[in-house]
Amino acid sequence: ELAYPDRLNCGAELLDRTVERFGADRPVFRDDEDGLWTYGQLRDRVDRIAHVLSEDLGVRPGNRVLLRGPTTPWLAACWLAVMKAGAVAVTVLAQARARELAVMSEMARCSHALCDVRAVDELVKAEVPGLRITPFGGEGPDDLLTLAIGKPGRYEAVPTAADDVALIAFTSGTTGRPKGCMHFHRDVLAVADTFSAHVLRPEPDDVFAGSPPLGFTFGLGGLVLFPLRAGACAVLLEQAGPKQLLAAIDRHRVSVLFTAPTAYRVMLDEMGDHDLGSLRRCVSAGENLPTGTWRDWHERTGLKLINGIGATELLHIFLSAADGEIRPGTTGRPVPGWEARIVGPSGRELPDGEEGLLAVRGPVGCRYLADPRQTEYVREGWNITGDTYVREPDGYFRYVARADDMIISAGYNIAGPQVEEALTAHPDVLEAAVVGRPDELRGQVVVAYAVVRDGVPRDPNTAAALRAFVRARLAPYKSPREIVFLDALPRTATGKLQRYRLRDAGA
Ligand code: 3SK
Repeated sequence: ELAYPDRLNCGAELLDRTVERFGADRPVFRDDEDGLWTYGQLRDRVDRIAHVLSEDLGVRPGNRVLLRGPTTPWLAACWLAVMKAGAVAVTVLAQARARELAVMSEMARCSHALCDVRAVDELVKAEVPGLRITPFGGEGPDDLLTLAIGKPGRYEAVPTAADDVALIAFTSGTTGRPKGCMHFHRDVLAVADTFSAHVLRPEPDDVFAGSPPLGFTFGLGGLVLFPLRAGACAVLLEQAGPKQLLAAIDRHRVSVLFTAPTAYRVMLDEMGDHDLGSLRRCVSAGENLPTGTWRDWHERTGLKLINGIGATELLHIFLSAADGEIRPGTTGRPVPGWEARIVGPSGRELPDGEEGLLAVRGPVGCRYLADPRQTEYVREGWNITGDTYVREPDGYFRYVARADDMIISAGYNIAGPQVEEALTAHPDVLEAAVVGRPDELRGQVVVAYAVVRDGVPRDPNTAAALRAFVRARLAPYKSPREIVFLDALPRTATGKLQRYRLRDAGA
């Protein structure tokens, strides 16, 4: 049971308390250009920015401040300053376009925005009435960092309540309609004190890196909350594709890595002679982890990928397993502090071995910003994540599909991800997405979209060979009727597969 005091400011806890515990001289952030920030420098910069927010920009506790930019130490510093000033950080992805930015800023009623100078034009284009935009990272007199120069280097954090909203994180899920998820100051610490503390067990000498951006809570946790809570260091990369990750691991001796299954798969291909010997924990989340990728990574690096499932609604990962407890082919068990079960459509708990909806509860709950979908997500105190899972008799949870990715063909239930896993086990296939296409006779038929390696012909012979490969592994009714070759699969800005776009395209 986590216990936090009634008055709690997560920014002060993550920064000021960590400096008190571990000292100001330890490294906290490294960037693409080999810049190094110590904890003392971070605190000084955060506190100056917090002064600008309160004194020059008129940010008051509870005001909502949109944060936008590529993953940099300055963006992380702005996030911490907003926390210390008692305001609410509204995090959006750097890739969001003007129309999306307008919707999110208006939904969250943002009064202010802090925006990397390189990303300001799109935000200005959004023409959000009353939004005061302050750029950072430029050199103009109105730049946040110019304004910060003249401020004192210490700022007393606003004594927020543990249950004050600290963060509004937007998710478009995989369906394209944005939802704002509100999280309290205590929630921000709770994800570090559950998943990170029990599964990662970080030490101050750890070096974190990863691909998810700070506008996605997967990245905010893995690159800011978890390292800071442990007094450790994070490498913040603006470009964090598989190649850049491999180079960063080698160069900065990264020990804790966060990325998605597809990136692990590509890294296996691109590893070359990069030295990955510093890695000790590799987290895979955001999507289902194919068992083949788990095994290949284990074979090449000797490391067991830590699978996990999280949700923006619940801030971070709630099912996972560490070290000797890892069982490939499963996501793991509830992280200490969390509970999980499988329920049927009526909410009744199902026995082990039966497929149903994953329901979880723990220190963080879903609180949508004025959205009727709240009562679909939270039922009788349980958060219904929208994933179909099975609990095995030994208590491990095995992923089946997103509930809306189940295909029903001629009365058979087919989990798209299972067919994808069978396809990606073929050495020519880099990625696959499997959806149901409406069919008069069968209701739906299985259609696969595949990305194959360079040089593999995208022709009917390859398609036939892949279908035969799947039929040899799965019941024949699961084998795709058709295989369509694509250059890339449609993904959200956070890397999640958008099966609905393939469904719509094929309908
Ligand atoms: O699995 C996810 O999509 C996720 C979402 C938010 C935070 C963390 C994770 C892994």
